[in-house]
Amino acid sequence: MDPLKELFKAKSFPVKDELKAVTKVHGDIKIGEVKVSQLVGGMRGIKSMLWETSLLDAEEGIRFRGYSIPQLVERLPRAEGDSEPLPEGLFWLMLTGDIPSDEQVSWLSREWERRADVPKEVFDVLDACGDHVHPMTMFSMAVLAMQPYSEFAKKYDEGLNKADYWEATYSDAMTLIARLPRVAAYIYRKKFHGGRQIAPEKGLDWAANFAHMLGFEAPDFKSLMRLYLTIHADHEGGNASAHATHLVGSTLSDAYLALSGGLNALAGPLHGLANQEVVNWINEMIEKIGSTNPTKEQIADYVQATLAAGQVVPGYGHAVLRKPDPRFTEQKRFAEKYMPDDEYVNIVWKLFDVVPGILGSLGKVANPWPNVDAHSGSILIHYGLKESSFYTVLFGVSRAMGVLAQLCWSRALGLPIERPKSITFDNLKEIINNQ
Ligand code: CMX
Repeated sequence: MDPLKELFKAKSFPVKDELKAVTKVHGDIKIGEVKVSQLVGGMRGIKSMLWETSLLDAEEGIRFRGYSIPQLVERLPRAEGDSEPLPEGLFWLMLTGDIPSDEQVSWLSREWERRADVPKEVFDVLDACGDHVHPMTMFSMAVLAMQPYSEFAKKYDEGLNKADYWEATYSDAMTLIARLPRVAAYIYRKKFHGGRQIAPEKGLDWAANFAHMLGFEAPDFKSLMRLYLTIHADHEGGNASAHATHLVGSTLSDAYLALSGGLNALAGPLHGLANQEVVNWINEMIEKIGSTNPTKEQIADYVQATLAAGQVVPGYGHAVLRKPDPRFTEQKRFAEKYMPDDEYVNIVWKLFDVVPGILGSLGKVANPWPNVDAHSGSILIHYGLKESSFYTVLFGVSRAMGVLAQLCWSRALGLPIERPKSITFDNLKEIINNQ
């Protein structure tokens, strides 16, 4: 058994027993009550699922297994000469709860490299897509095209014992994560570089190899990819991509079907697609104002015009957070170090000065602060990755690590099929009238 699988087994098996015992004894304890506003309003804030890999606090932001993002940057293993964390380390942490050693992380880099070969028909599916197909649609299709290789689906078909679900899921998760950079880079090079593909390079870490296959060799860009793929990986279980993956997976759909479901949720403009929307919206502003150095007054007018047109300001607001997103702050730190004078990045910083005041003054926006998507595109543009329709694919490569680590946990804990209760509006009115 490989070292990560062995550790995961050692960590998760006792939790399964404990969870069973706790549920048996305390099954009737109430966690909260559901208000009419929550039932109608997208189940906001209802505690209703287990999610082991991370936990989000409204004020403080995300913690992965108890570690904040600055703590992860400090403590996770790094590539030689780099100051950003290796995403492999975060995956190890999410799966086991332990910060890995340098040796463990380098084993994981090599293991993902070993599993990274993508079946040819996946590229055939991508090649069949016309220019009009969005990269996120292609990405989700490619994940589905790999599904026939699911070890879980094959073994289930042969008669898999419940107690062994976790093992086949672990294998699928590892293979899928290993292959995603190759698939994503293929989409990027096909759509934006005339199909001139770049072969993977042996011996690189997961993020550096991804940067290489995309066609970006600058060491700073490799650092950026390591940071980017680390901070986008997980945001507890209730966000749409995580919850969709969890919901689909709860039916015993395999990791491929489940992740594709999650990616489809990520592709919505209120969720992951916001990173594309931010850049398109800023580009439109630059065009309208006719300057890459707009004044704060010009920016404020543009924001007001967006709101007056009944549109959201992309990259701002959050369903849970009530402070600037630490993932925004972390990217700002990176940009301050590597590109403090970049004009585009400076627009993002000016927006940070202007937008919260305007959104706050509306009186209805629960969180006027920037989220992760407000900053990411501007840094990519600095390095020449300007094709905004690709940005959510980058997010998806990272998000796969969190949701698939959790899928392993869900299988190990034997979590059941999801089936909350819905009611009709008439039922709702009846309940209200009977109060
Ligand atoms: N611009 C304009 N209006 C906004 C807004 C924004 N950035 N954020 C919230 N609002 C509005 C909502 O549309 C809603 O208006 P109505 O009552 O007229 O329908 C009102 O403020 C209350 O919404 P909320 O409780 O503050 O926010 P929600 O929890 O409903 O939604 C989110 C959260 C992220 C969808 C929302 O803030 C938004 O649309 N932001 C812009 C899109 C975006 O950046 N999404 C990315 C989020 C991070 C990620 O998942 O990647």
